[in-house]
Amino acid sequence: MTDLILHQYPGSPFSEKIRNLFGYKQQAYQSVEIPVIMPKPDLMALTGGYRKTPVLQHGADIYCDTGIICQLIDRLYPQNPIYPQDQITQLTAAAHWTDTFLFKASVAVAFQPKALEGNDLFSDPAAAEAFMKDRADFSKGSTELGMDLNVALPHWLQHMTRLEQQLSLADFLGGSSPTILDFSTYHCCWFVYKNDALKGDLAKLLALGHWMERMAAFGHGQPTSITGDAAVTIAKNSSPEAIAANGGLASEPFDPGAQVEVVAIDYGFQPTRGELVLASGDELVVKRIDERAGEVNVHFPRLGFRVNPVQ
Ligand SMILES: N[C@@H](CCC(=O)N[C@@H](CS)C(=O)NCC(=O)O)C(=O)O
Repeated sequence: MTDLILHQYPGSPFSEKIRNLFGYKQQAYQSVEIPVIMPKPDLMALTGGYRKTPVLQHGADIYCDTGIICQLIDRLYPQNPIYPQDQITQLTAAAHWTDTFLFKASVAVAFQPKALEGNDLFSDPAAAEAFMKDRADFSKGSTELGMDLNVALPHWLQHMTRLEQQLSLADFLGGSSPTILDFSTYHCCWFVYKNDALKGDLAKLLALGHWMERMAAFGHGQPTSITGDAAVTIAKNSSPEAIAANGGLASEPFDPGAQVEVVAIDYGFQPTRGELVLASGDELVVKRIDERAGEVNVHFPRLGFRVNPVQ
């Protein structure tokens, strides 16, 4: 199957999580390089508001957040599963902590002054200013993304030391093969250590370094580039897949067909509005009609999102 489309950009750590998972699963996919900052008109035609990176498209089904994207990829390509059921509780809880708290610490460590000196983005003052303004808009109303370096660094180092201890005993964090926790941890480490000015900080952590080499060796699968406009046309020419009949709206005070907005609970509060067609224990799905993309179903994981009524 090569009809999955990953909307991503090269420097994005959460995109690296998915590229690396495609590599582990040895799969082909299509790839759209989206802008690093707004506006992102083709992505907006698909998601209707959600602007985080990455997004995975399957025809007219649009998957937001790597929590649900990883589950979808694992379901579509079940060989080498990354959610072993006998460890599912601790792995998904630890992966969530890693994708939120550790990611926040990683951003602060990766953007420390000594790292920014060699960063192309920050060597052009106009580009740097546009980036900072965009990210200020992106995280408006949230305290969940910013962390002072003097808070982030000791937390980061503590976790790197624990990883070093564990990875000197086993090849991967769940044992002999990678699980979701390896992919969540890898993209945070990648974001810091891809930076030349910080690479040397890893030198003493040999087991961690070898694990990063093992993860990097999975590669990125086989991406084929397409344009954002072509991806929107693919959505337009497709129909959303049938919603699983075991869905239901049990825990929501909404009737099927209610107009709602789905919003992240941590940062990036740009909502997606539409008709709520599924609110299961794991997933929220909103149907929307877009003038360019036609009818699309936008999928979110339950973890990390809320549903609000829309008048
Ligand atoms: N919980 C989200 C986090 C995604 C996220 O924070 N992505 C960053 C880039 S790695 C982002 O959206 N930055 C702003 C942007 O790309 O516009 C996920 O797992 O996908």
